[in-house]
Amino acid sequence: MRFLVTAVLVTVMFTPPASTIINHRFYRGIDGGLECATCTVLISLVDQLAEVNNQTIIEAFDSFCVMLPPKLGNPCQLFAEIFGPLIIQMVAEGANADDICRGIGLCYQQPGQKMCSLYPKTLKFDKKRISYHQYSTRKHLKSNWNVKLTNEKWSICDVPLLNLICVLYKNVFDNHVPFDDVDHDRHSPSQSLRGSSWRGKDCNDGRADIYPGRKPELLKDVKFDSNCNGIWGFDNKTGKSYEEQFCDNTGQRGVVVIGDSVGAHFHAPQEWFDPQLLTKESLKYLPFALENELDWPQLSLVTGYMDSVWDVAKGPTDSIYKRIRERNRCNHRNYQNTAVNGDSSFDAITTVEALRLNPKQDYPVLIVLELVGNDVCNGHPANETLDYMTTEQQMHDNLIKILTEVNQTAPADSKVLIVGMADGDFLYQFLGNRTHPFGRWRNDLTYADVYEWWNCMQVTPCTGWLSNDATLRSLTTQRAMNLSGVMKNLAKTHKHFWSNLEVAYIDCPINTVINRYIFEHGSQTGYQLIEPVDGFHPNQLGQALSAAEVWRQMELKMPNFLGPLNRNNEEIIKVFGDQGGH
Ligand SMILES: *[C@@H]1O[C@H](CO)[C@@H](O)[C@H](O)[C@H]1NC(C)=O
Ligand SMILES: *[C@@H]1O[C@H](CO)[C@@H](O)[C@H](O)[C@H]1NC(C)=O
Ligand SMILES: *[C@@H]1O[C@H](CO)[C@@H](O)[C@H](O)[C@H]1NC(C)=O
Ligand SMILES: *[C@@H]1O[C@H](CO)[C@@H](O)[C@H](O)[C@H]1NC(C)=O
Ligand SMILES: *[C@@H]1O[C@H](CO)[C@@H](O)[C@H](O)[C@H]1NC(C)=O
Ligand SMILES: *[C@@H]1O[C@H](CO)[C@@H](O)[C@H](O)[C@H]1NC(C)=O
Ligand SMILES: *[C@@H]1O[C@H](CO)[C@@H](O)[C@H](O)[C@H]1NC(C)=O
Ligand SMILES: [Ca+2]
Ligand SMILES: [Ca+2]
Repeated sequence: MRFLVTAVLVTVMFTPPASTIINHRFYRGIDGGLECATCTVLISLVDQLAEVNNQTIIEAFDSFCVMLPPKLGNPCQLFAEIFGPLIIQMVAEGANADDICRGIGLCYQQPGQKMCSLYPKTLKFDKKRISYHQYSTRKHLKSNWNVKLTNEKWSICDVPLLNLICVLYKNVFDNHVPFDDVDHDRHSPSQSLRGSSWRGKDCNDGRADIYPGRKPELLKDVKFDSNCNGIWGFDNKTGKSYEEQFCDNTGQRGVVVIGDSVGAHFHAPQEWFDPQLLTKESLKYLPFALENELDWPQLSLVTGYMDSVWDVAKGPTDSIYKRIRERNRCNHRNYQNTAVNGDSSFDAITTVEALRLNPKQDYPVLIVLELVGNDVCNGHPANETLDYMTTEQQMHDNLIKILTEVNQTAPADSKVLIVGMADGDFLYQFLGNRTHPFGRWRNDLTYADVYEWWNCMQVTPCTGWLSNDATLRSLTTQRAMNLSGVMKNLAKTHKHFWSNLEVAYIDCPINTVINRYIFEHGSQTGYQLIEPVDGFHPNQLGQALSAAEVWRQMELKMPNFLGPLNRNNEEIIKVFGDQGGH
């Protein structure tokens, strides 16, 4: 199942758009795309593990499967069982990971396309030799595993048991509301699968009228906590309920993020990709991370609420929610994160529908709308044109659509902060010639190599910026800046256009943060704020610094978005401690 796991790992790494499985197949990419990428990463990892631990590749495969959490270990062994004989044979013939995945048949060259290789320098097998292995794999699958392949190309979704990955993938990645939510109020008592990692924990999953963010009315929370903020009961001294005494008219508000993988905080730990760091301990959290789409919203810049307790996600947490809660403890648990990896302004409308907003019953919300890259990243330049990028007109129309929809359901007096797009040109410059975690052991892979491989298979998170073509990078930035201009302008012209919303704009904090960091720490240090595996997203530190920067700008330009300071905070802490935690 290591394979299955890696499949998910690698797939999310490429921030797929909402629906990536079509007709039970992975959809993204060419020449085998995501499945090829997955296979290559898996085989190369096991191959490196064998070397690190002085084992045969099959021994390495076995110890690897054993390291996996029990749930994932069996399918891992199944994969090793199915393809073990082929792998052993090909390794004996000197094959590298690219060769083997071609032999297995998950990587191939589509007509009219380049052949994509992660390690082009060590390729051993010519076309004829590959064809031979592909042929025997198909025969092997048919006669020994009873898998009939109707198509010339095959997919892991075609293989019984291995296709569990496709089901899992669909369940995890196509749902944006909590899985575990008996009363359907869109808040959950459990963490993953869009639960409390994403939205305030439900303190009563048997009643749909009890959830974080609602205005309490049930006798002002005397008998129980109707809004899950941990504040309830009756104070004999004052003759008032605590909710009324501490929270009434304190300008409560929730924090919401609508956005992409930056808002969701995509993070694929390097401990899972560097053979020298890979341990049973580090893999312990893999199932949890997968159920969260490899996102860490609980540590993210908008809705982060806790310090990391995971060795595979180190660094400080800072967030808008944390700070809003600190200003007014009555806002405890009032957060919603509906960001989705890969979302552009076209996709964001569907995540608006996943929000829980009741205009009559809820407190107003501060909505951060951040779509910092995918509008210029989701696609591949054909004929050197930029046609795949969102145009200024489309961005304008999409924003109007999104905000009109938000206005329908948002409680009066809600705020929308539109965050401008990033300039990702620095990524290639900072990382291009550095060694990727996957190439550390043999010192044989730079970020530029990895980016090129992704681009070749068209599974990159961003063709335009993760490219050695400086002109394309600069054009991508230009379009992003043009689209930011549309956002900024719209925030100005439509500031009070929607009766329930006040709209404002700030520039993307990431570039400001990076520039300041380089200024303080030296010109070669920029990479320290980037996710090491995907070489694209801001990492934990980058997220925290970005939160501080967004906050700084809001304090400066729109202090009314933050709400007043609650003078009862000390008292709340005294009476209710951590308010039941998160
Ligand atoms: C490699 O060896 C180390 C140290 O002996 C051990 O902790 C680790 O589990 C081994 N890894 C594999 C894949 O066998
Ligand atoms: C690897 O194992 C072989 C056989 O057990 C042994 O001869 C060799 O010294 C080992 N190499 C390392 C680097 O441990
Ligand atoms: C408040 O009053 C009720 C009934 O009068 C009593 O049962 C309760 O113990 C009192 N609570 C406190 C904290 O004094
Ligand atoms: C490139 O442009 C030509 C002529 O406009 C067109 O026929 C061809 O399909 C285009 N190629 C791609 C990959 O879009
Ligand atoms: C990597 O690229 C940076 C920026 O272009 C440059 O300053 C640095 O010297 C390069 N390092 C190596 C090892 O080539
Ligand atoms: C950005 O806008 C400028 C001014 O309207 C225009 O000249 C330029 O072509 C645009 N660039 C891109 C890449 O969209
Ligand atoms: C915003 O929502 C309110 C309440 O649903 C509605 O009355 C108003 O017409 C909406 N405004 C716009 C511009 O859609
Ligand atoms: Ca619920
Ligand atoms: Ca309460």
